[in-house]
Amino acid sequence: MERTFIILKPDCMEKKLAGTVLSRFEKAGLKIVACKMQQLTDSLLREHYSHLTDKPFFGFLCDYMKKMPVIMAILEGEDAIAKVRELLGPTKSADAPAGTIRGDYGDKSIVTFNVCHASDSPESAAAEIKRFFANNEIF
Ligand code: DAT
Ligand code: MG
Repeated sequence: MERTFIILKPDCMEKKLAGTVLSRFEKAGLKIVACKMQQLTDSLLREHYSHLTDKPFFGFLCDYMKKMPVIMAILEGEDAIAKVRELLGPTKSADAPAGTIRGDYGDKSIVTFNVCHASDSPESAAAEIKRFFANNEIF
């Protein structure tokens, strides 16, 4: 069993797709073991997107992620990290095939609006779970 971390981003919340996206994960056999709604802050985003701080789109990305409260969750299941990334599809929704979450619901012209974040490795999953959830919020 493995755990991964997801964020339902502002475009997902705005389009009222939170239930639809969580349902895709559940239908794929993943179990929600933690879930909450939270307003992200600059300091959390600087940590979460530390690999992107020097990119020209970093400011736009942070402003977008702070636009409204998001839903964050931990999903558990066999091979959860790779499975959830596969269900999402590639970063650019325009490159994501139909049937993937980003392919079906992401913005085809603006990369940033790609519906959902998911951890990309066991190391990032462990760091992100620790960053966003206290032990007593995980069930
Ligand atoms: P992912 O979210 O697929 O793990 P990432 O970690 O490389 O991708 O980037 C984080 C987010 O930053 C991504 O979901 C959307 C935004 N982003 C990435 N590359 C971008 C680009 N070339 N232009 C605009 N936004 C980008
Ligand atoms: Mg990433």
